[in-house]
Amino acid sequence: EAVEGAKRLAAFAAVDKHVGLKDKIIGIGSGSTVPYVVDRIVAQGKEANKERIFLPTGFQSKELIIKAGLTLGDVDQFPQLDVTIDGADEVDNDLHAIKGGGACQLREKVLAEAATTWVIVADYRKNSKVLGTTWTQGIPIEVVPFAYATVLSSLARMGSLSKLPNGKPGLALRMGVKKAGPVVSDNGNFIIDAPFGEDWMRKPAELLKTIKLITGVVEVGLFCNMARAAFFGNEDGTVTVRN
Ligand code: DER
Repeated sequence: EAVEGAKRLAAFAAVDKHVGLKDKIIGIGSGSTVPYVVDRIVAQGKEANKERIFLPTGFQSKELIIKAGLTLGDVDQFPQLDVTIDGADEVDNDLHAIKGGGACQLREKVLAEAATTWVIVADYRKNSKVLGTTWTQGIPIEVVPFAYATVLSSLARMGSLSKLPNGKPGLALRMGVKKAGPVVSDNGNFIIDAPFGEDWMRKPAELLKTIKLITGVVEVGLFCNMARAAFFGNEDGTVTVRN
């Protein structure tokens, strides 16, 4: 439907613009938009992909690469990438992004930072002005299990909202749906979702730094000053590109 078409539009436009023949080491993000990125790369043909190595940002991403018949690589061997393409939960005017809806933000940020070019692909729902406007469930934060309770109390002291504007629970450990107990990341850690008010969300780089310094925090789902460009598929079949 409209959202899936928009994801596909964004993914195709981003690959066409940022995955050229000279790009050999390619990072593949996580989520429901990146499968279209892989489709478009496969469509460039066997010749174009023969020498390329694809690095995953998690279990789902790894399976995508394998199923597409692309060559899987390990970041241990390829710690520098030409380009990484990934989704986002929300993107603001300055191309800062909330990520971690799929609890993959640690490996995503490693491959985003290690790439010469990092590009966001998303549907129109993610194209925002101020973070927290459309993605209201909070900043996804990966924490070591030992420290989840102490991190929760630090976040509460920072002003993380205990209730969302709609009255639903705010600051909390992310619990499994078809799994008893908390969600466990690909790295064996827990995820905390921490919503903040607009005062904090208007300064995402500062919020990122403050949260990152809490002992026990592994990685924060705020990607600031990282994106080269963001591609948003629109309902009317157009693509909005923001650089
Ligand atoms: O969890 C993540 O960071 C993913 O990239 C996610 O934010 C993208 O979600 P979507 O492409 O399924 O909307």
